[in-house]
Amino acid sequence: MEREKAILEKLKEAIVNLDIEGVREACREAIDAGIPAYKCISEGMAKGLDMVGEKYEKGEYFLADLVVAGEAMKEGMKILEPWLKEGGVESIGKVVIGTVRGDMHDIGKNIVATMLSGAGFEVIDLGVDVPPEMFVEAVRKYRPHVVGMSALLTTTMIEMEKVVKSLEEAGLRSKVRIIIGGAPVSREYAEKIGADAYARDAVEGVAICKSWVSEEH
Ligand code: B1M
Repeated sequence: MEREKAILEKLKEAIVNLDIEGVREACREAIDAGIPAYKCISEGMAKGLDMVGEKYEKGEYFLADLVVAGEAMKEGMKILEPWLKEGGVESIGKVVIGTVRGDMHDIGKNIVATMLSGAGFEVIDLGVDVPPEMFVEAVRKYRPHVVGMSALLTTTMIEMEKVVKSLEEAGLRSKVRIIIGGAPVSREYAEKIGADAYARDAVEGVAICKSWVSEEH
């Protein structure tokens, strides 16, 4: 327990210190110590990113530091990903996912996508800066059970409502469930824009998507 705590702390600190090699090292150490990959993210690296965000707000860190912190997290993810997947499962449903238009943040979205595919979903990842018409096109093309949207900026969360409206206009809204996530959004916001659910984190997101497909079977 003490060792686990120390390694998670090391992971958090490596992110805060923008130490990419330190992140790689701590991730390898965590895997060797048998710490679950998701815990390394939620209780290690993501906490570090929160602190980086705070430093940015206070003017102690600059945009370039946010970029390096994002890269450091991605390097850590490369090491953790095989343990997040535990794959080999047959597809239980399809999810189209993307970060909405104007928004380049993809770390959280990628974690959700990886964990969904690990849980047996076929995931069609549209990437970042995805306009409403691309979500609509993807729903027409792939006929997914779920559409997932991520937004990290208060200025881009409004795009989620546009996607819901565009799906309605295209006559596709009733064919899919819609789930949203990301720091500025909430359950109330999901209700307000007509999405079916909000997930606080990737674990909750996967559980909600699983419950939807199991209702259908
Ligand atoms: Co940006 N950034 N950033 N940034 N950045 C934030 C979001 C910010 C809060 C920092 C701050 O000021 N404290 C702030 C937003 C303020 C606001 O709108 N209220 C901010 C800003 C201002 C900006 C820029 C505008 C800065 C500038 O240019 N002046 C700019 C915008 C660019 C753009 O998108 N157009 C910008 C740019 C960047 C980088 C590119 C440098 C980089 C992103 C790299 C990347 O993603 N590839 C970056 C980073 C790293 C951050 C912080 C530090 C970390 C974000 C992150 O990855 N968190 C962030 C501060 C913070 O969040 N504390 C910040 C970890 C990740 C695991 O969490 O994404 O929340 P999260 O995902 C979680 C849950 O939210 C949930 O599950 C995930 C895992 O459990 N979830 C879902 C997310 N999506 C989901 C979808 C679901 C379900 C659950 O279903 C579909």
